[in-house]
Amino acid sequence: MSIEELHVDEVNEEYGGDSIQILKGLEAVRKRPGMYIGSTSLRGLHHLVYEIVDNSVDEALAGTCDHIEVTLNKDGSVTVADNGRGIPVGINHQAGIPAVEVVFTVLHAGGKFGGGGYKVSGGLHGVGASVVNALSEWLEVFIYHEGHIYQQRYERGQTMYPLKIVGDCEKERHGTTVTFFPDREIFESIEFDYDVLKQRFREMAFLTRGLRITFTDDRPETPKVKSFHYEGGIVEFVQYQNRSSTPIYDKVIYCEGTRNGVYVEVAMQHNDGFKETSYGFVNNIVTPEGGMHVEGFRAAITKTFNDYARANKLIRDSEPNLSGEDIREGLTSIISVKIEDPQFEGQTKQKLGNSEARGAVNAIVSEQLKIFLEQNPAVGKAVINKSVLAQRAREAARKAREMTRRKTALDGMSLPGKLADCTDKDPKNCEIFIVEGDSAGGSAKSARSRKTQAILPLRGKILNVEKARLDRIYGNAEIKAMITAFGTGIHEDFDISKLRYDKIIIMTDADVDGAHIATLMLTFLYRFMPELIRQGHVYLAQPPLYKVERNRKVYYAYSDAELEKIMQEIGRDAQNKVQRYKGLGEMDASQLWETTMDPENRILKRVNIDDDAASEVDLTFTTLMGDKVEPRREFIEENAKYVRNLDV
Ligand code: TSJ
Repeated sequence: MSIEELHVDEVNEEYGGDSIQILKGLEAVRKRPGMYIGSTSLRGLHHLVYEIVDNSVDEALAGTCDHIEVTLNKDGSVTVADNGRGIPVGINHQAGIPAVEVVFTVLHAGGKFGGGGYKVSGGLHGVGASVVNALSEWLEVFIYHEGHIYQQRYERGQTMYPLKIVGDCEKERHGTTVTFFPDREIFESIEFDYDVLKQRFREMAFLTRGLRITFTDDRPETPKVKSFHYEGGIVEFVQYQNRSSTPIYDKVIYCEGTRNGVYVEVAMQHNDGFKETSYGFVNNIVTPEGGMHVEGFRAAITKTFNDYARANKLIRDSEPNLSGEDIREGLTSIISVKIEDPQFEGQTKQKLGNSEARGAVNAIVSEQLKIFLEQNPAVGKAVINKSVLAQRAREAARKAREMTRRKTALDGMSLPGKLADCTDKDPKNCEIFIVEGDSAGGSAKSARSRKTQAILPLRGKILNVEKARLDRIYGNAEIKAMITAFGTGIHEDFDISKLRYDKIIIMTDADVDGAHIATLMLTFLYRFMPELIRQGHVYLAQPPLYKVERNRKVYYAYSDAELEKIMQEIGRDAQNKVQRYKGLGEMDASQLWETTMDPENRILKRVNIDDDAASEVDLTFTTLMGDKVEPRREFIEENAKYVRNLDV
């Protein structure tokens, strides 16, 4: 493409060859950076990097670049280098300056170049390289083109010198390298978060099949390097999402095509779990609120799987259709569309509004999934079998829920048999100990203060609600006991005013098993009655780890550090008999009271949910309760302080 073909008219309005106009444009960016990059927080800072990298990804989408290198430099600057064609260096006749200079100094010029193909820019991104330039203390660009190396430098958006040739390179070499230093006058902090950027680069690499993104952190003593390159594109993305689950068939279903100007790519695979994991992307930007592309996808799979089931007599004529929810149980999918003029809607402008995307995804997925199922009947059968089970479970769960609802409404409350309730009827004074194991439950029952302390012993490990269907959960005796004892009901029936105890105290052994049981309990509470945690009613009891006796005096230590302190105070000699508590059961009733239950002496830890990080909490529980052992172990070890003194 020649410079003349660039769409300079749009540029011209603001530029007009007048450098004063340029400065005005970039000054506007510096005055209101939030308008262009969302915010000046860490998020806005990261935006700068994405903005530049997006330009290289566009080059990759054009098929003229297959490697992008991003480096966080020691001095705080960032370098993005690609092996594309190089930003054009020829003079833009209307502007009277090289095209590259237009890119960096004229507002909104970036997205207009190239023509044809889809730009990843759109939505919140796509403000252009000039915005990054305006918000950088300095920015330098090197272009490798036809045997020459071109360079230009800008400071806070202002051109320092005309584009110049600074050296020669091999004729075959081509590409663009940009280094910028974010403006400390603009950003709250200019410290990039390697892990956040890394996640995004991995995602970009998945979404752009064949592209390699190498990400280096040169800031620390030992540099970190990560390289992302997926020949399988979003098929590998789905496999990655399913890495800690068990797929119910080997292949990843893949559909691709273009309809009405919308390029559609979909990959999906079911695992044996119950949750749906679905990510929609428009021009490589994630759409957490979904939109037309996701709607089209859902409509297509619901209809196609039902048609398949009927055609192959996998469901009876007399039976109802499988619902979309049934079919999506355990489904992991990526729905990626590329569209010329994306319209983002919704509260946070993260929902695709273009209705042509719905039709395009629907048509392409319907057509190709049908063919896939005909060629892979085992996959069709596996999905329908799973969906039928999901349908039955949903029906059973509905009935079970209605039962519990009716029961609490009609019977008043029939409290569980194992509950040793307290006598005080004012919930504000009352607390309930959920105790692991019948024997510890027995000690707790004789130790408690009968007036205000209730004891509910639970047998063994409670059900992992992350890994069970609703009907099983509602049928589980320990869970039913907790629900009735608390009195609040669950989910949409939840009513905090019915809470029968001010404190719900989880009391487990201070070892790995105890920590696991506590986590299972918290998972249940978090998924079924999160308000209890949110409003601060949930606590973890802290039994001691050691008992030290000396001269008929008894000391308890709740950590190794505390033990050390006690030993130093009383002197370390043979007369001290140190006892290591392995479980609650090793304490007699009076010890249990004194160390763990007596409101005057005990230590309780209140459990919090940080609402800002709700999705993190969500992920934590999924990781923790998922199939993989290693992440769980890591979590428990990291949170040892929270569950205190683990016996790992
Ligand atoms: F955004 C940016 F300017 F900062 C930037 C652009 C930063 C980086 C690291 C790379 C790029 C970039 C731009 N890489 N590749 C390109 N390609 C073009 O600008 C280009 C080159 C040739 C042609 C042509 O039609 O001949 C068209 C385009 C858009």
